[in-house]
Amino acid sequence: MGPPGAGKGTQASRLARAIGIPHLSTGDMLRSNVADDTELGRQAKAFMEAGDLVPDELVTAMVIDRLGQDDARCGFLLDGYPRNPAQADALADAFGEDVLELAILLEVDPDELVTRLLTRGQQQGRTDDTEEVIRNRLAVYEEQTAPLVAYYESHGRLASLDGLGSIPDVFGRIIEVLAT
Ligand code: B4P
Repeated sequence: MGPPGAGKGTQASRLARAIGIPHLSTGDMLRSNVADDTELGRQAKAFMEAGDLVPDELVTAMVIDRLGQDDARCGFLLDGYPRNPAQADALADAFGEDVLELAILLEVDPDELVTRLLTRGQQQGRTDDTEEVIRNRLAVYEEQTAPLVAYYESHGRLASLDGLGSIPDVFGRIIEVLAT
């Protein structure tokens, strides 16, 4: 978990590779649907370009389908899901309250987040990495996703980490948490 630009995708792909479990990023899955011009991609595109969350029913159906595939049977790393309390409830309804072992929260201050995302926008041309859309994504995070922090904390399943520093340094902190 973490705001846009906190390093979720960056760290999740390293971690999934290190552990040998699939990295399931809802952002990547949605972008691939947009690129392939699927029905889901056509429905999701405008929400993503505005920096808003794609409607829960679309994303949840996609995640439930993906988690039912064979390679997720021995574990998986979810990146970007759940992103609001309704998604957390849907996941628990489909797979039980214990479906997630641990939520890792990467904490990074807003100025650094904007800098990282603007840099990525320049390098990769992602359409949601423009200043106006980034501001909206940060607001959406505060309003809709941040309440999940208390949810996982109250279930004793939250590890909060400093997401500032080099990518290997942050990765080392994650490994430390998992080893304890
Ligand atoms: P995501 O793909 O999840 O995008 P994100 O929040 O920006 O995080 P991302 O993982 O890409 O970036 P990261 O922090 O790793 O979502 C995109 C959109 O999809 C959403 O806005 C929404 O519309 C939709 N969506 C996705 N999931 C959804 C859901 N569950 N429900 C509804 N809608 C959903 O990295 C950012 C940059 O920082 C990178 O360039 C990276 O290289 C850099 N970086 C990372 N770590 C760094 C470090 N330590 N130091 C310096 N730079 C670093």
